[in-house]
Amino acid sequence: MAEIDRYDPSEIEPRWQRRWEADGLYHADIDPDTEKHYALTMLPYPSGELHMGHWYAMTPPDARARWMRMRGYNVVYPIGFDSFGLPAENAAIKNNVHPREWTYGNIERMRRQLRSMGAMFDWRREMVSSDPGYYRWTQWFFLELFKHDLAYRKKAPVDWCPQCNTTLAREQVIGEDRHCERCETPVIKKELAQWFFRTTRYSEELLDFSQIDWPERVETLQRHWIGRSEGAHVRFEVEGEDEALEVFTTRPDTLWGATFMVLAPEHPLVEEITTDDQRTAVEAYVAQAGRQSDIQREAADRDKTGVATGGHAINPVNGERIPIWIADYVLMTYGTGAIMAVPAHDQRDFEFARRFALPIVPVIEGPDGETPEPDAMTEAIPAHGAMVNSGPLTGTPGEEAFDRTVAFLEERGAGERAVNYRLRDWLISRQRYWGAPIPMVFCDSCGIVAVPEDELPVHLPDDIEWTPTGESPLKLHPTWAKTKCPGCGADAQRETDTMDTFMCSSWYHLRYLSPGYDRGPFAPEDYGYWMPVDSYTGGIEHATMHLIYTRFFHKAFRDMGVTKGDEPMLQLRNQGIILGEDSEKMSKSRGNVVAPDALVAEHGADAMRSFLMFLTRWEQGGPWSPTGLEGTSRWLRRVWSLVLDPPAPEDETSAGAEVLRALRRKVHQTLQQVSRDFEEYQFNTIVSGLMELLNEMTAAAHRGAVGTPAWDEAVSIYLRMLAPVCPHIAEDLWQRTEGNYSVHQQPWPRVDEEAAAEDEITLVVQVNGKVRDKLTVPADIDREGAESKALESDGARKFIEGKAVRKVIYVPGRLVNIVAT
Ligand code: ANZ
Ligand code: ZN
Repeated sequence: MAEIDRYDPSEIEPRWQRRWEADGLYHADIDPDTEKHYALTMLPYPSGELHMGHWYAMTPPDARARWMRMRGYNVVYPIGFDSFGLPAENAAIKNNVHPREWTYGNIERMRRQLRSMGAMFDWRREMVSSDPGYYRWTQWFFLELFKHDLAYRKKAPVDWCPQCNTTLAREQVIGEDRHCERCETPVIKKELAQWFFRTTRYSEELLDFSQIDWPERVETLQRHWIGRSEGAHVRFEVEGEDEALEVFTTRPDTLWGATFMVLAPEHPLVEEITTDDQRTAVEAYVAQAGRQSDIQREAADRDKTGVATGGHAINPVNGERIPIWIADYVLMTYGTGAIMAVPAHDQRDFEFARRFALPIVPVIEGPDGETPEPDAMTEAIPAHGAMVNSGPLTGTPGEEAFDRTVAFLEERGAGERAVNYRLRDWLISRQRYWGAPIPMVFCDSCGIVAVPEDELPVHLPDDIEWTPTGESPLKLHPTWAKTKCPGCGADAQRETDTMDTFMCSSWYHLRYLSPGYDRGPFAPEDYGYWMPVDSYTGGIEHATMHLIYTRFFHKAFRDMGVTKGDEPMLQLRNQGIILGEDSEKMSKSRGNVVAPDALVAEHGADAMRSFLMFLTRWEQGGPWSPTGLEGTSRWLRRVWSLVLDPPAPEDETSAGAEVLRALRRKVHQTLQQVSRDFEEYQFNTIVSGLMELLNEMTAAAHRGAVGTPAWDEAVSIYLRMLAPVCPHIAEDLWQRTEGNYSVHQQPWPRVDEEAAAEDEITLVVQVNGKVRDKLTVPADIDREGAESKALESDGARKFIEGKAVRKVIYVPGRLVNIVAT
């Protein structure tokens, strides 16, 4: 045979990428006759460079999308950039470059790097969230939410650095003492009027996962985040106040044991009920509590602190007068911001009572059936049990305690059953420049007015000061915020807050469907064909915020008639995390990224793709190490030479039927396995299966298989199985063998079940330990089949006639022993 070309990915890969691009091979358009498949990968933030984590997140799902396409689906696999957000502003300050310039420079570079993956991205559909053509519609969605009373403005605390004179994002507040990452000044809280979306309206529906196939873990995280608690609202009269103090409790059955009340320091009632002699202490406590974050305040291991207000409440079930305290372990952001404290049965209340010598009254029997002795208690007893010391309800068994106390409260109008959620409304205001401006205007006479739809987008100006000054750059801009009121035409001010970038990423999957469309965010016919997303892939770190926001968004717009169906993404799968050298998640901000470019240049995209699939179970992730890359690279070189220059048989004869049947069996078994693995996102075993098959094919070649139809079939199936994983080499070898373009338009091969079936085996039949028969059966026979065949066999029947079969023992693949007496 003539000398074959060397396998040279650096020549093959760019050549095929150019050809595919020129042919629009991956353009996916509506085709009513073909079933669609929408594969979506979480869009990247343009941080500057594509790193290994991006390859790991995007190339295995690309392989799966390609597989779906070969199976006959009309597959769209789009890509874009989530390009608004804080890092651009930080980079601007650090390097003195405009956030826009930095962002778009990065996008340009990352586009090139993304292309080197050889993924089936349909680039015509690319969206960039900081493009006016995109954020025009982000603003449009905002206005719709506002029109439907799902967007509102209220005061809320932000973290504020008094030195930099600016609001800080969550990630800019660091350390136990919560200081500013830039200047280390302790952060304070500042109340600012901000915009919210009413995500809480959908709390209950967001807990329903019945229509989606999402990882258990994500559902659990979302359930936690939404945090549904069943309990009761109970109202306590407050001395000297007209209005009752309402608390939320999950344990109404402990009401007789409420010996004091605790308000969050921010509770509106605090000022009114504080007595003069307690005022100084209360004010000092309120000020220091305001500096803590909710997370710190909730930490279980902190020493309890608090101050009495001097005010008193009346326990509605027994008329007892109990003191009202304030303490930071009660959060203003949960329930009603006030609790009834039951130190005998709640651990935090117990610690608090011990610290401040408040009474402890057990009202629930302990697990031992005894009523605990308060002075002897070392911790609270949170278990459910029969009620004691509870007036008329004393003796109520644990199972009835909740319902009967609630009924008791309801009869007296002192409370009722209630459900409480941890989920908060979504705060979307950012006092920042690099985001979509909130399209609202403030007018002295008309109040808050929406920018008319036909004036969108409200453009983000370019001429801004990005060094920190204490004001949001938009507020500081000399003219930008000055406008006319859309209502009355008078001078008015624009809203200078921009939107949380999670708003941009809540609907990007819709924009991909109708790039450039200008009569709406998307065209209804595109939506009708492509939605919902069939396979969504990305990092587990988005389990809560992004994946809750986008579900909320979808449901809210479904109710307005904009979107259809109850869920935007039917199936979700998360890849694991690739760790850098420091065993931390690989990311730009940690500075531990490994750039794939040099490795790709050396070994090729196909080697990198297959290596990342082979490295570890995809959903598991693990440490990055390039040592195995040489191995996958070698495997591809072997594929290359086996296809183009297979070895001659060792002894001049051609393969016997045995060899060919074994070859076909292996080919079709691998095909079965690879198909199943693609279905289940088991990418590592796809690659190992292909490696194993290559060894078998090599062995078959040595035994003279080359040139037979079985060999040609093996090569053809091999290349089609390889195509989704290593699209370039598969295409090149396909051209050289089959000659028709493109391997990516070939149908996925069909399994020949008969060829895949294992051969027959000999099954030994024993009766009471003696061999009585030998049967030829299929190798994959199951227990039931083997046992009944043995019992029916002529050899065995003679020896069990007239006896009772006591037991049948099956040794899989080998023998059946019948015990008969
Ligand atoms: C009395 C009681 C007795 C409670 C008892 C518990 C055990 P989850 O399950 O998280 O919903 N609570 C209510 N609002 C609070 C707030 N704003 N800050 C801190 N704690 C608050 O917890 C509900 C329980 O957490 C409520 O039930 C209340 O304490 C407390 F043996 O009321 B409980
Ligand atoms: Zn006006």
